[in-house]
Amino acid sequence: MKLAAVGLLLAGVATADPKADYAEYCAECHGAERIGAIGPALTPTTLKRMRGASLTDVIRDGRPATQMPGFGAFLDAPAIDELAAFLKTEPDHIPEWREAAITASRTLDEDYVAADAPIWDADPMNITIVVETGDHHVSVLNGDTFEVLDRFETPFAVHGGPKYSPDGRYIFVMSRDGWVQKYDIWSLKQVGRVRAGLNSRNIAMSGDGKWLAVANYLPNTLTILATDDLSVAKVIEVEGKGGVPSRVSAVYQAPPRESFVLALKDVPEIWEVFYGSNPPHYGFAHDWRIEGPAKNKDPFPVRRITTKDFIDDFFFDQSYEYLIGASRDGKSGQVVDLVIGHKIADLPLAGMPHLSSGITWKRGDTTIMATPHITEGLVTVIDMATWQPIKEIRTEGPGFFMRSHENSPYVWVDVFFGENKDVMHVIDKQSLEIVKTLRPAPGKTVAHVEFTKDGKFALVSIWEDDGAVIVYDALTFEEVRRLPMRKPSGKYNVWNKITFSEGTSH
Ligand code: DHE
Repeated sequence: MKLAAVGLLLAGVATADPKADYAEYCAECHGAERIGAIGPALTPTTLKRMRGASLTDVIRDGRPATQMPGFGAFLDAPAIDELAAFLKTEPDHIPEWREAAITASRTLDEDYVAADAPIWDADPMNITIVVETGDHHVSVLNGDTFEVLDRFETPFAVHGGPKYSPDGRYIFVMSRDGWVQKYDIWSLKQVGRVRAGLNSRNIAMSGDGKWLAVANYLPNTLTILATDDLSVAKVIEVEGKGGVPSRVSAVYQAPPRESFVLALKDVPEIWEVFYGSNPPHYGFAHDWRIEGPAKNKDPFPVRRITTKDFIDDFFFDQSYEYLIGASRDGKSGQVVDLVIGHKIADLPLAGMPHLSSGITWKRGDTTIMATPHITEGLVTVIDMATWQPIKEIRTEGPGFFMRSHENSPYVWVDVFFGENKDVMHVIDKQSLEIVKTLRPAPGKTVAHVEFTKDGKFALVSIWEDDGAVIVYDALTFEEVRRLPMRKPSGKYNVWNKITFSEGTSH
């Protein structure tokens, strides 16, 4: 069909039928009803906050750092203009996606039987899962032998880190089109699936393991699922002041605070949703401190913090008091103290930091944080006592992921974009100097690192369809194993995740 379109174009015949063009070029990724699938929903609500290049430029040239290709070779300028105009109209139909629809989508596997103990012989605390986006699978690795214990199919286009239950037994995997899959690592079986949103960002597990929060772009909701059976506990409508609906940029858990923390994409607010039985008093109508947990009160009360700027993505310090967020302009960051509910510092982060990749570590007697940038080849290192930058480490190109481990003297950061995308840097945590630059597969994208439980081995992805996970000795940087994998996007070690290792994402 695409060739036919090129033929028409060469023959000087403009197609200029935006609905047909949408069906031809866009529907596969953005959904037939424009409600999103692998790509985001394309509706006036989601497009109005679009930053950077205009919609017509994006359709023609694609969007760097995403999977959006350019269609300038297939559509001429009038056709692109008409398609852009079409996308700015409300879709004919957006399905209602609240509790009833979510519940109707839920399936629990009839043949699933929970094993009493792991059916394999490995350290349950050193299991590592690998998300293989090349063919939408997850591999379950024995973290000592690197043997693949199972390889199972996921929903289409998984994004972000799967989340473990606090005991490390179950994982929850989310796809961009809102499906959540529950899988039992002990039994090596899927437990069930539910579609919690139509276009979702990421998920977070509550510290007590009872709830899973799903951050949605579409609808503008936060869905809270019960982790035992994937039933809906609550669908929270996300609206800022004056009832302005908003997408959710991302949600993370803050275990010591017994809360989920989320940033709103279209409204400058951070929300904290408490799941504990005794949430702190932040001006809720009902005062738990005085009256104690109440039976008929909202089990997930929301605290809203107004921020000076929109926050796109964020991470926390290890105490979960400070939220470090990337501002929407992609040029700065801000630190919000969650206890007092105010911004306490601005951060000079000019190269669009990918803050879900930010990590912290001890350097001498101070704690520092570092983040790579998506548009610049540098890593910014910041002293968390003063919130001042102490170093900018030049790398061979913009990076996406940065990882370390308590037991490792090094931080690993990839170069994800540009001609040096095949490079992985290793930085000394104390000197802040690059001590090693690895190039394990020349010309191929090399990205994302996860450590084994003890920090002795670093697992690096060759991010290609015929890719691999390379196991490195994390001290000598010698290659130990190379496991063939299909575009292994992320790796997640049980122990590092459930203990909230300071070197990895939470
Ligand atoms: Fe991600 C994590 C946002 C594009 C691969 N990415 C995250 C998280 C957020 C985020 C908020 C944290 C979720 C979590 O783990 O709970 N990502 C964004 C974007 O806003 C951005 C730039 C644009 C978009 O398309 O949404 C974006 N991300 C990408 C990609 O293009 C990547 C490279 C390929 C892909 O699969 O889409 C990509 N993102 C990842 C991965 C993680 C991730 C592998 C988990 C890393 C981890 O170690 O936890």
